[in-house]
Amino acid sequence: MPNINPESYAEEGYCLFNDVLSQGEIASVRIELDKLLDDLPERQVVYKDGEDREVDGRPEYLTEPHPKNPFWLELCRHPSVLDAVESVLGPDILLIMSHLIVKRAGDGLPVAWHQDNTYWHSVEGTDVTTVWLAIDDTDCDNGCMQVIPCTHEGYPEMEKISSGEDDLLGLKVEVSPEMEEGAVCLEMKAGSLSVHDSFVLHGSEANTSGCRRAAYTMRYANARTVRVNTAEHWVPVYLVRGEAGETDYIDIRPGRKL
Ligand SMILES: O=C(O)CCC(=O)C(=O)O
Repeated sequence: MPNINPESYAEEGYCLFNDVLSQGEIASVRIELDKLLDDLPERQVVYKDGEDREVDGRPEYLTEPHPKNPFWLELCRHPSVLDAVESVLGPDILLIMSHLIVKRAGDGLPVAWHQDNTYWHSVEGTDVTTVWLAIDDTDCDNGCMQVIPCTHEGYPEMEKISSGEDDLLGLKVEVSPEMEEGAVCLEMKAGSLSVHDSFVLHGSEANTSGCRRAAYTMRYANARTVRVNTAEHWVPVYLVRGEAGETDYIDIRPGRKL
């Protein structure tokens, strides 16, 4: 059974929160997502195989919608989403990235086992978490997220090697069969979300079902213990809750206009 106790997040490296957004809110999210899917570029530059590469446009690569469109930025500061983040990171919260990952029915790319933090050289610190919001119902058949609990312990930086497959990143870390046996599938209804630590091993299988699997990943950091080098970071960094001291982050805490 997946962990649903935020108090176990520090030990397990992830936690699931059920029914965070209402079905009405999720319906609005789907409408906005459909607009982006209608405008999918034929070719796009993505980070794959350890470098920026031009590939055919795919809905798994809808990166960083939040600085371009207030709908997604507003979602990133949704009070219920931030409550979930606060329960694992504390009250001072930065929004540092986001990415819509949509796996089309019968066609969605797998995501090999990986750690997030090792991809982000502009982010210094370990108190970083990803919210993975289910926009569609997700299960093993349509490629739900899987995590290997507790693998973040001691913040090990594992070596990245080529996955040798057509998957989202083109890179993976080596995971033994024993470790893989401990993997937990995060099956969820649309509107539920998981949070995962930026060092915990996670990934997902291809979508072999007849149902789409859409998710919005929103990435947050503890504003007190993590420093983001904004000169090197590829999107603006936003303060969404609490305090950050003297910084050049953009203040969009509650009450501030977007
Ligand atoms: O959506 C997925 O299948 C993988 C997501 C992921 O790797 C992440 O959020 O870091």
